Amino acid sequence: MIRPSMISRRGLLTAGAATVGGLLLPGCDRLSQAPSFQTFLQSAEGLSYRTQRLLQFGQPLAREFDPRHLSPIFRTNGTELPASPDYQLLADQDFRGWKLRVDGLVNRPVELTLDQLKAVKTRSQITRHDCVEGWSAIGKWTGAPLSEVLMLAGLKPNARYIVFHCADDMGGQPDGTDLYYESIDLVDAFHPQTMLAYALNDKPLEVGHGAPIRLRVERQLGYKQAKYVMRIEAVDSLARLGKGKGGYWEDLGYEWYAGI
Ligand SMILES: Nc1nc2c(c(=O)[nH]1)N[C@H]1C(S)=C(S)[C@@H](COP(=O)(O)O)O[C@H]1N2
Ligand SMILES: [Mo]
Repeated sequence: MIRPSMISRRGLLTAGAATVGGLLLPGCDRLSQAPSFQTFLQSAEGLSYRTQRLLQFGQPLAREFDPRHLSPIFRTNGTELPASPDYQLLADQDFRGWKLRVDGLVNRPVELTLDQLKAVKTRSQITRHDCVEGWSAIGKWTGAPLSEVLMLAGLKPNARYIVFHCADDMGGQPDGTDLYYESIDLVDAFHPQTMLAYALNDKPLEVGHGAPIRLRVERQLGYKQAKYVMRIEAVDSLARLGKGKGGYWEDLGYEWYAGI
C-alpha cells in the first residue's frame, strides 16, 4: 500500500491533487475499487472528500502539549493593529459585521459570519508557535478545522493552493496596497490540526493575535500563521499573487518550506 508519508511533500506539490488521487487510491482499500466510488472521486465535488480522506492518512501531527506547559505570556509579533479604517470599524463593533469570504476555485463561494464559523465544528489544540526571529510560545488554539470550511465551498479539481488574504497593509497604508497574504498547499490545508482559530487560551482572539480569526497550520513556522484573515481563495497557481512566491515574507526571500 502506498501511504502519503512515502511521497515527498514536494512531490505532492508538483504532482497536484488530481495525481495525488491517482497515486494513492489504487490498493488503498476495497472501497476505492468500487465503480460508484471511483465515479464519485472523479467528479469535481469528490475532490475535497478525496483530498481530505487521503491526505489525513499518515500525516504526522505537530506535537500537542499539556495545559501545564502553556506559556504565561504569548507575545504578539508583526502587525498588532491593522491600519485600515474598515478593519478598525469591524473591531469596534466586536466583528459583528465581519464575514469570511471563501472563493476562487470553489463550487460554491461562501461568506461566513463569526457565529456561522463557530457553528461549523470546533477543535482545540495546545501547540508551540516558533517564530524565525527566535522566540516560541505554547498556546491553546480553538477554531474551525479548515478542511470543514473548504468542504462547505467545495474545491474545484484544479485547486492546488489555499491563499489567506489578511486585513493588514505591510506598507502601513490604510488603502491596502501591500496586504499581508499567505498560502498553503492542500496537504497542509486538509491536515487535521489546520484551523481557523478564533480563541487563544480559551479567550476570544485579541486584535494583537489576529482577531477575529487567524490561521493555525501547526507544522509551519510563525509567519505562515496568517492573522486578520478576511478572505480565503483557492487557486491553481501562486504566480499571480504578489511576487509569486506564495506569501508576504516568501516574496521578500523567506523559504517556502518551513514545516517538518
Ligand atoms: N496578517 C499578519 N499575519 C501574521 C503576521 C503579520 O504581521 N500580519 N506576522 C507573522 C509572524 S512573523 C508571526 S511570528 C506570527 C505572530 O503571531 P502573534 O502575534 O499571535 O504572536 O504571526 C504571523 N502572521
Ligand atoms: Mo515570526
